[in-house]
Amino acid sequence: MAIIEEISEFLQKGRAKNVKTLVQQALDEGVDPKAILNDGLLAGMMVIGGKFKRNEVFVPEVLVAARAMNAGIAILEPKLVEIGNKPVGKAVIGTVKGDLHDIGKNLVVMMMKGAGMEIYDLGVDVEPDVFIEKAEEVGADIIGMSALLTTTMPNMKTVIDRMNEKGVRDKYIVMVGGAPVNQTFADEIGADYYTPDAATAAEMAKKAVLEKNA
Ligand code: B1M
Repeated sequence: MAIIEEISEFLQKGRAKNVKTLVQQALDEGVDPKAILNDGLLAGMMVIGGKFKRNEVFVPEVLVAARAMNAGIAILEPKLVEIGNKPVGKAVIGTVKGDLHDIGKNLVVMMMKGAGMEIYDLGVDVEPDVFIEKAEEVGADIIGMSALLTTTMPNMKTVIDRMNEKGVRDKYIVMVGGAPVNQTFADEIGADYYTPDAATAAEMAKKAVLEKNA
C-alpha cells in the first residue's frame, strides 16, 4: 500500500502514533507535503465524516480520528508554512452566549479543519460582539454558531442583528447548527446556512467559501 493510503487508513483507525511516524517518513522520502495533507490526512478525515453522517461510526471514533489528524498536521505544519500552503478559508466558531455545550461544536471544528479550513474556536458562552470582533480581526469568511438550548437559540439572532447594526452582515457567511436548530429557524433569523451535522457543516463551509471567492 502506498504510504499516503497508509496514512489515511491509520487516521481512520485513530492511530495517532502511526500517523505521526508515517507523515515523518513520507516527508523524509520526499513526498509532496500537500499530497500528504490532501490525499492522506484530509481524505481520511472525510471518510470518517461520511461514516459519522451515516451512523456507521460515532463520536468517540471521530474524536480519535481527529486526534490522529492533529498529530499528523503538527508534523506537516512547518513544511506547509514553508511552501505557503493556503487554507480553503477561515471560520470563527463558537457556542452562543449562555450555552456551555461544546461536544457538537468541537466536532464541527474538527471536521472543518479536516476540510482544510483555518478555524478560530471561540469556545462556549460567547458574547455576540466577540464573534464579530474576532471575524474582523482575522478576516474570516464564516461565522459559525452552535446552540443546544432552546433558551440560547435566540442569541444567534442577536449576533446577526449586531452584524447588521455594524454594517458587516454581508461580509460573512453565517452558519448555524445544534440539536434544537432547524432550517425554518435559520431562515427566520437570516442565517445563510443550517446544517444538521458536523460532516455536512464542513462540506457546506468549503463549498460556500469557494463560491464566495469565485
Ligand atoms: Co445539556 N441539555 N444541559 N448538558 N445536554 C441537552 C441539550 C438537553 C436536550 C437534555 C434534555 O433535557 N433532554 C437539554 C436542552 C433542552 C432544551 O433546551 N430544549 C439540556 C439542558 C436542559 C441542560 C441544562 C440546562 C441542565 C441543567 O443544568 N438543568 C444545562 C445547561 C448548561 C448551559 O449550557 N448553560 C446542561 C448542561 C449539560 C452538561 C454540562 C452536563 C453537558 C454538556 C457537556 C459539554 O458539552 N461539554 C450536557 C449534555 C452532554 C447534554 C446532552 C445529553 C448531549 C449533548 C451532546 O453533546 N450531544 C443533551 C441531550 C441530547 O442531545 N441528547 C443535553 C452530542 C453532540 C455530538 O451532538 O451537540 O447536537 P450536538 O451536535 C451535533 C449537531 O447538532 C451538529 O453537529 C454535531 C455533530 O454532528 N451541530 C452543528 C452542532 N453545532 C453545530 C454548528 C453548525 C453545524 C452543525 O454550524 C456552525
